[in-house]
Amino acid sequence: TLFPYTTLFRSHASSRNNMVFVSVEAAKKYPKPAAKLGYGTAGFRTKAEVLDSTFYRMGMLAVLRSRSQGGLAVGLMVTASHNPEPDNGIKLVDSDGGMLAQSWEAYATAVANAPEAQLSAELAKVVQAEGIGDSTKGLVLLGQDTRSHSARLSSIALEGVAVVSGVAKDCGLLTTPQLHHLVRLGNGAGKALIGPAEWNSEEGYYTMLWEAYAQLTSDAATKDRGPLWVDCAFGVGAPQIEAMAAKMGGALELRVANKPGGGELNLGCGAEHVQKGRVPPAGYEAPIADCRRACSVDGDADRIVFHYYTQQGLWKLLDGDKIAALCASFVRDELAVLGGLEGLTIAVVQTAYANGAASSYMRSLGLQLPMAKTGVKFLHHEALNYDIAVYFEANGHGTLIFSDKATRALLDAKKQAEDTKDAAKVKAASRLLAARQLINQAVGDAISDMLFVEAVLAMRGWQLEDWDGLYTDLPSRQTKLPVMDRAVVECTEDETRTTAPASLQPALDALMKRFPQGRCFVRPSGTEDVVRVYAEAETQAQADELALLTAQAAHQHAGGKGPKPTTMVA
Ligand code: NG1
Ligand code: ZN
Repeated sequence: TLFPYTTLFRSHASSRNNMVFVSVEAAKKYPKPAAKLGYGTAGFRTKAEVLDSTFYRMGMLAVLRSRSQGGLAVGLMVTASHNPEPDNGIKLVDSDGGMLAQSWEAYATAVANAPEAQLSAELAKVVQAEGIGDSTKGLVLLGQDTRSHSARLSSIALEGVAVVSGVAKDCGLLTTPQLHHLVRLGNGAGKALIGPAEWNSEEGYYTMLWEAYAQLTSDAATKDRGPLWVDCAFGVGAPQIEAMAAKMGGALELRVANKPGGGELNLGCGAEHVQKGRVPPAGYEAPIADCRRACSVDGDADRIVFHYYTQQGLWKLLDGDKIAALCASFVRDELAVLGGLEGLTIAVVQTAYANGAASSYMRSLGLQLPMAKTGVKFLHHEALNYDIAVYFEANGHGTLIFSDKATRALLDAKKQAEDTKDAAKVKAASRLLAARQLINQAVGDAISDMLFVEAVLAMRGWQLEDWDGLYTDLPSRQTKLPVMDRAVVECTEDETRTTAPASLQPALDALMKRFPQGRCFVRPSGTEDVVRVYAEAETQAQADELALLTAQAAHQHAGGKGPKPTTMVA
């Protein structure tokens, strides 16, 4: 019949009209690698040398995303986060400053994997499916981390933007959350509940944070608290945190360590190394006499964990669960002063990795504890169902978000308290509003999380020991193992149990019964070709043993590659 032909013809014509026509010759400038790439939990991420075509094409797709949003800016971040130095990656930041809408992830995968001759058609499909009009221009902001190949890959993404007639703004070195901030403010500055135009720049980001921090700590005894030692994983966190420190003018002494040039990115230090390996980072292997508080961020500074040495010289880690607990207790305390604020829902979103002791503590605060799948996009998505929600992955990626309804309620409560001259309520409402300003509302952010934690500790006159005392972690252990095909492992929605292969969960159930407070689970990683293993139990030795047995069970039932595991790998 004529119908399919007409459709085909129209779609081709509209692709020309929509300025997405990419000639095969242009497409061939950066040939697609043989292996299929997927837009995973955190965008595309793999060895830097195979990513040229992916960056080129993501430049093109970002333009389409911007045009589908009526020309609002979107972002492209060049980083492989906590992955080793030879890796790179690219992720899209959506026009609201959050992560790319999940419905677009399939487009990203399709565009990245299209043969050169089909690239134009693949882009045209997106144009048609999304009803993208002719008139809107696309605007793309680019940020990059400090990897040696980031600048080159970034310039390839810029070429991709230009090929489809988009406009790009290269923002240079940034942390991932800073790029999210620039997109959010770039599209929303001046609008209610977003922020003033002055915040719409890297400098404005530091201003926004500094003002909120100063407000939160205005009547805290900050003198003599001593410095915070900051492990920057030899990455982009270092220059950015130094800029932040300069802005704060000594209000908080930040001792920036592990800067670019000092070592290989993420190697022997950084949030991932410290949290997965349960070891102090390079440079902090022994207590530093005048420095009682330390933290580690990852290679693109969207995650943070804290750590310290006890008086006895024992090194202790405060992970994302502990940060969530501090956030939750802060919110609960301030809301209690305000008398609860009727009708606001409050939750702490957790994943299967949340320590059992953390869950018990949060429950004792009377908070709801919904579960989400691993990956911040899932946690964030769940968090949006509540008015005030805290979420942190145990690895230190997370934030505290306030809905517009909650923000308006706080503004009203503050105004009422001012009218009735209720100083305690004015302070509580102001503090919650300052927390909203300090904590990145779009995405987990190591710099803002770091300052928020410091502010709450200062308000309470706490050191890390005091915070650590909120609850005692159940000993836990993580490991991972390669399998023939990790897709054979399927899990329930909350990932606490496996549903396939059928013989695996009964084996795990039997193992758990053998250990007091034993809990274990396995799941396929979304970012690495491995199956991840988690175990917790009453003692560290038991947690270690359970983790190893769990890995061995996964090896047996889910097609382990190579010999049966006999040791743990972080
Ligand atoms: P996978 O590889 O799916 O376990 C890891 C982290 C996630 C998240 C993503 C994105 C663990 C156990 N998993 O996911 O929490 O941060 O990377 O970077 O830490
Ligand atoms: Zn990261």
